[in-house]
Amino acid sequence: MKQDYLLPEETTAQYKARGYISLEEICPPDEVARIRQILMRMFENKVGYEEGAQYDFASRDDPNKPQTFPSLHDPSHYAPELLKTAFHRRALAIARQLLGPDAALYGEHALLKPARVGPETPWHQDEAFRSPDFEYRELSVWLPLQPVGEINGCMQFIPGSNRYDVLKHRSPGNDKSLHPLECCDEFPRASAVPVPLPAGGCTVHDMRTLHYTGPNTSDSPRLAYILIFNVPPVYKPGLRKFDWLEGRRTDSQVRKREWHRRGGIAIEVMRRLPRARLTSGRWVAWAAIRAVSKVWHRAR
Ligand SMILES: O=C(O)CCC(=O)C(=O)O
Repeated sequence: MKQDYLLPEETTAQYKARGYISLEEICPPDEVARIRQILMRMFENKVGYEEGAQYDFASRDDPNKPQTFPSLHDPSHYAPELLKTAFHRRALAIARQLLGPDAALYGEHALLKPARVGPETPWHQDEAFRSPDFEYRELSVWLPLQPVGEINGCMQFIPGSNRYDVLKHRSPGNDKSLHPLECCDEFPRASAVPVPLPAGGCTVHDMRTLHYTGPNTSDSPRLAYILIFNVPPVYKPGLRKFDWLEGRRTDSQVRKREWHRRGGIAIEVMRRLPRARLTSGRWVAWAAIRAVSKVWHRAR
């Protein structure tokens, strides 16, 4: 791939030292408008809800109540044009620069904090959501689709936390049917750095970097689109335990399982095929172990 977006050395050094960087422009204004329109329409139409891809990130799913924090995984499964963008191309170039040439897209996430009611996203490390049986290298490129500041939930980071181990996490209120995880360990909260950005700027953070976004207290919705990149994780079973993941079962996971049983599994496999890295032995091993472990855990 032609490297059309290269970070200066000073920026990559900053990423290694602090665990995050911010860029003022990664997505051109016309794309920001297009991506925003596509995602807003998907939220209005509850795209992916029955399949468990769309859910309330902060509360239990209740089809009879308005969602407080609508969230959608892998929106390009429903609108492939989302990945035919300069944003995707540039984000991939950044991921390859920071993680190495094997880096590829792992997933996407869209998060909408409605005006005045959108709640906080608790402090967490992304790795706390992953299986403890693998060793990872992963980063997220977080794109705000309107200007963001503390008033509407910009990203905040703890500099240097990328060098921590995975800290203890829990489900909010220990309710394992909820999506978020919150870090319940000691860390220097007072050193948090908010990162305001214009629409079309981005932050890039490592999967160990502690991050948070505040509630949206503004009069407009706050929409963010996140691309997550990784190199194929390495299987290292039995070395760690993430007890906060044990017994966790969200409403969207239940819907997804039911959809899979009704035949959705074949659709899911077809949708994921374009992202399969079949020439990488490490990727094939990771995908196979993950699939077997999901089937095993469901059967129990
Ligand atoms: O947008 C948010 O509120 C949180 C995003 C986040 O936690 C992430 O991108 O890892």
